[in-house]
Amino acid sequence: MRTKKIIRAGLATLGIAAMAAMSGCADDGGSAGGEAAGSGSETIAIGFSQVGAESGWRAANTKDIQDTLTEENGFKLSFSDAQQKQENQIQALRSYIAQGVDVLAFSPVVETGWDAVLQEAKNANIPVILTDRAVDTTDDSLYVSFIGSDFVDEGKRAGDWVVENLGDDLKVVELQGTTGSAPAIDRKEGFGKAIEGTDIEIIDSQTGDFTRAGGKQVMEGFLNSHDDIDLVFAHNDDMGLGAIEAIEAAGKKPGEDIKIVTIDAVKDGMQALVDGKINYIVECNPLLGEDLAEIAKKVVAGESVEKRIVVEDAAFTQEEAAKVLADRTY
Ligand code: GZL
Ligand code: ZN
Repeated sequence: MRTKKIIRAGLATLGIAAMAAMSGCADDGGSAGGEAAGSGSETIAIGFSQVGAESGWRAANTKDIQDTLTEENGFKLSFSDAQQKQENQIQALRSYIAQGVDVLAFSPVVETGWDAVLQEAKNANIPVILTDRAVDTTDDSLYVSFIGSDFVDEGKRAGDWVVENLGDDLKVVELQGTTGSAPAIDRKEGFGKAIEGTDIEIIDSQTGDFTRAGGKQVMEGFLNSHDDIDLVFAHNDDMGLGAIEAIEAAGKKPGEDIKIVTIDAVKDGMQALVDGKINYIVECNPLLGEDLAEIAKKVVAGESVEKRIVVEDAAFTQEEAAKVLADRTY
């Protein structure tokens, strides 16, 4: 936490110095509006390609990045929303390369298909920082750092809680995240590890693409095909919230007749947990802006950076959620 505090003070100091330099330049009749001595060269032009706006998690992640990579913190942020389409992300990254930004950052919607555009960034000497989701690339020199949670661990923690609290002989339906995305692949893997050796069986599994509407639609299908569902494992809160709508429409009680475990711990999910409609949530911390700012400044300053920064995640039962809900910032 200390480093975060120092970084925050550092950024604020830089911001104040930049403002002083700017006002100094205007006061002494210097070229008002021209290159303010010093601070202009310290502004880091960063191009950020965001996955989309598919979930509460994504909204919180976007807000944190935009609130952190500000002018007063020394950044000129170019930000784009790819509506969950890889081709839109690649197009955005290419346009930032053409603009000659100092740093590129993005959350890759899926793991594969990035080598070409990452090579173009490398050829243009523009460092790339991954946030949130990982890429599966043949050459990991194509990015300087990956900041994000350990999704396998998130899935395993969800599964461990199920085994410990709901028993080891259950029929589970799984609402998967976006097909081919690191969180969907890894959360599935982690949950599968946790239930190994038990009689917990995943009787159906389908992607709801991390959206509430997707979760509802897939859950309606599951309810039509199965009358023995004990548990829903949803890869994010939003699909879990969609499942709640489908379960209630079918005249069953979510959290009681059919248990629900999800990942993210955004406000709406935590509220449903407090309301007893979800049984357990593993957090996926969306506040990656501060780490991204720190890594970007180090990279531009030519300092070495950690290749992998694992973001810490909490986890909540219904009782624990009731204690913290009022203070949560996302
Ligand atoms: C996880 C992130 C996932 C969230 C979903 O870091 O990539 O994407 O779990 C979001 O809510 O849509
Ligand atoms: Zn992978």
